[in-house]
Amino acid sequence: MNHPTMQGMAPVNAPAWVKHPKLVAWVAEIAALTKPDNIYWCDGSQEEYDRLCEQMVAAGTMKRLNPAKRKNSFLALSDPSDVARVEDRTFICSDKQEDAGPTNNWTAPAEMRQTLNGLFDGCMRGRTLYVVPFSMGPLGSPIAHIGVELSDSPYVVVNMRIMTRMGRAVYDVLGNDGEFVPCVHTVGKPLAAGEKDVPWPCNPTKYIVHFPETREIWSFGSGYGGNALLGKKCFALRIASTMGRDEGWLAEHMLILGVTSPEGKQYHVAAAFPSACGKTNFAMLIPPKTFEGWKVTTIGDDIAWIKPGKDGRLYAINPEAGYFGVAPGTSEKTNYNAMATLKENVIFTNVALTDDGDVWWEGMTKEAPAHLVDWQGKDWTPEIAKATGAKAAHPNARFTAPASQCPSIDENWDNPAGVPIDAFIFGGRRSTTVPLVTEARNWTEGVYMAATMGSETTAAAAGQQGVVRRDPFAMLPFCGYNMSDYFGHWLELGKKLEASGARLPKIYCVNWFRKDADGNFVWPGFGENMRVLSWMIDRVEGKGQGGEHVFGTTPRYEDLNWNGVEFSPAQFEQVTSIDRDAWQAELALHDALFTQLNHRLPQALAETRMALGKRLEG
Ligand code: SAT
Ligand code: MN
Repeated sequence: MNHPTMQGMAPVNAPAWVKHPKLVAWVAEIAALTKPDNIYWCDGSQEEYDRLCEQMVAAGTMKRLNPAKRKNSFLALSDPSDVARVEDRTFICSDKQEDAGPTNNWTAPAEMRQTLNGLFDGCMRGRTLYVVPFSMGPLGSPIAHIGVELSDSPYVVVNMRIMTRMGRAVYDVLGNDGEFVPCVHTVGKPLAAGEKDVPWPCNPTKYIVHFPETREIWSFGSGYGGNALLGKKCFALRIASTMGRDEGWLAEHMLILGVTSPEGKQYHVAAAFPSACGKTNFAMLIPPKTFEGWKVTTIGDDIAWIKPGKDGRLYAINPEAGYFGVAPGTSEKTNYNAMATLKENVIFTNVALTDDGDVWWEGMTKEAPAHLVDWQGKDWTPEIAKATGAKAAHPNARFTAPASQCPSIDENWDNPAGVPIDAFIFGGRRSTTVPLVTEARNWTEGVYMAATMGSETTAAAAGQQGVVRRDPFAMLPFCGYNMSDYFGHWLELGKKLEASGARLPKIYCVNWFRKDADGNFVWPGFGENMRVLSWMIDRVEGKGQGGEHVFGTTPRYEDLNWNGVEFSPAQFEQVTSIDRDAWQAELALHDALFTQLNHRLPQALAETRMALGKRLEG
């Protein structure tokens, strides 16, 4: 289907398999604005992926790794200024400011559109506009939704092919008038005639913009991660959370895992942690040897879309098809399954290159190689690192790998019906104050715990690291609407499910990150988290024992299985103790959050706060 072209404009040339006139007209409209030299319709084939990778190798954007070490895998090094999500440049442009709420940046839609029109005018000159059709969730699943990203970055195209179900089959689901979320992305670096491109084009000016009412995404100036792979945080969390609010479901920053007990019964848990707090590790956990017969399987490592089923239970799918995981700290020891997933067909970004053409990052092996090329393309040796503090890999370096390659993948990870959720876990990164694990007494107190969660910031977002900030539901940077309304939505859903006679999932608050006086983590974490997980499963079964503290139920030392690990009651006390003064200070921070969210804050949460305050005093 050919679209009439204006003079000097790249022909739209939609292939015959695109049968959606509105989509073709939109591509023509965006092309008229952005003025690319060419328009390319992605079919999602292996041949296309290989060709684009080759093209990027020739352009210097990617290096092919040694195939004897890592088959069909590549390393991309970004511009040093473009290494993480930019939260201060992320906007929710709802019609009304109060619908974006106080935790989101907001600009009036008309004003933002004017800004974007200026920025996007001619922004793809000298480049190709790629049309990237993708499904978030199994193709055709009733829980899935479709998006189309127009991007001038081939790096985005190949990453989207791993991270989503991308390609021609999406057009079959779309038909001639199916709904899709339009996503426009540019690196924001047009090329003049004859100008040589740089390996990682980007622009110091960045805008990551969402229009929730019209369900549109516009991203300018970055080629990295969630800024550019628009199916991920922009669509699957920010836009999808507003869809969920309107349609009665949940889009959450959660991993999904399956736990099978020795009796062969399977449970499913969805767990929310902020970026770079170990979601991928938890999702791929291998139980300690002494947990014979227990098995953990992976459904998703970052995002869950959760809809109520006819039976009153909540069913979750992983809308993604790949892992965009943090590389540093990942090793055979900390995450064996991730390392096995990374054997082939992987795109690494901002890790270091070894002399034999493989990759390395801090924490991959105990001993660092004697020489590397670091993520900025410079020579790196352990001596240089010691002297200058230079990191071989950027702390937010990532791998992009197909989910299907994960040895612990759950047989239902791709099931269009999803998996039923038995428990929710919320966890932050806290060196102090928050105990190892607490079970909420009821749904409302669970929502309160999740809403008031705090976490120390990480390298996943640009800005200061290691400072505690409130990160409600680990959704602070990802909720596409007013956070108070989002809390209300959770409370409402709980009420609705309860009224239908369903048993609600239990809600837990965890903290793997308490430190001792010397700054060392006390809890061993990783596979040992199984000790906490199996206690939760016992609780779901009505078997697990525990004691009460002010915030809920917690295991006593004797309630956890310690077989195969040295962990003393004194250490247990270090990770579970409740310091009243610290908690008074913590509650003051809850108050500060609630003051910020005062407008439309559900009354039930304010009441819960009062009740907890009384318990703490009493
Ligand atoms: O860059 S991403 O937003 O995709 C990763 C993350 O912050 O979780
Ligand atoms: Mn994430």
